[in-house]
Amino acid sequence: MTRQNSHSLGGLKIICLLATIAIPLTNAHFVLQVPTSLGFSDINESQAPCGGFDITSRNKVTDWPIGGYPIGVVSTHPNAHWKIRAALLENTEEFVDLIPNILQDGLGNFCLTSVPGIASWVGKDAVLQVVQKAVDGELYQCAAIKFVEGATASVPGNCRNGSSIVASFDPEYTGPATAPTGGTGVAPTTTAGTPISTSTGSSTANRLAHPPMLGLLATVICLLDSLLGLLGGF
Ligand SMILES: *[C@@H]1O[C@H](CO)[C@@H](O)[C@H](O)[C@H]1NC(C)=O
Ligand SMILES: *[C@@H]1O[C@H](CO)[C@@H](O)[C@H](O)[C@H]1NC(C)=O
Ligand SMILES: [Cu+2]
Repeated sequence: MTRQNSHSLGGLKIICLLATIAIPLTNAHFVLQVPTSLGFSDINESQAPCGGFDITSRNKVTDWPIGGYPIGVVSTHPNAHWKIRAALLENTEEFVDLIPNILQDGLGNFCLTSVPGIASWVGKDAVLQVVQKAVDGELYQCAAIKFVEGATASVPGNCRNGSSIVASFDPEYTGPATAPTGGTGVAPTTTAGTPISTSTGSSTANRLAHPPMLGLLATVICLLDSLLGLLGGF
């Protein structure tokens, strides 16, 4: 009886360990993977303009062909609104949209294969800013870039879409950017395929599914596990 009990507790311990490892991941909001970001800080990601990192830092500068460069993120938020923008290093107060805002659903990897550059900025130091608006409010990640002449860059293997990813340009976008023509970005909303619904019903459901809640649940299970372990000792 006692042996059986401790055996099942051992199983729980493994779940506990796995869950604890998963907590930092599930709390990660979103991470910019392509291009190389200025840095990622989970707790500071809500700080504009670059999630707690110095917008002027130039440790790794990505050359961005005017024809387009990929943007790859990993998101733990199921219902996200994205802004893809850039600013000149000499004027970091003024961000310019590279493409219209995007509505995206589904968790995990999300990859825009070709986001066009700004031709009149070729050769100038610039900063890419990716803004995600989801359940946790606005979150920010930046990358040091420089626009260069050239056609669409190739897409690295780590820039890909999770199987449940659905995205479209925000039909309510009124800013200056236009959807790239013939590009491999997100399909314009004028083509077949309904834009992602922003109905409150589904967003409430997604709120419940916010992954950090799983981390919290895991912590509770771990605490219960330890408690049972103590009781089992008697
Ligand atoms: C988050 O921001 C605070 C205050 O600006 C800073 O002290 C801290 O080092 C930052 N944390 C990380 C992990 O970047
Ligand atoms: C990911 O999905 C978006 C939206 O459907 C699409 O535009 C993009 O090309 C896809 N990325 C890849 C790498 O297939
Ligand atoms: Cu989050």
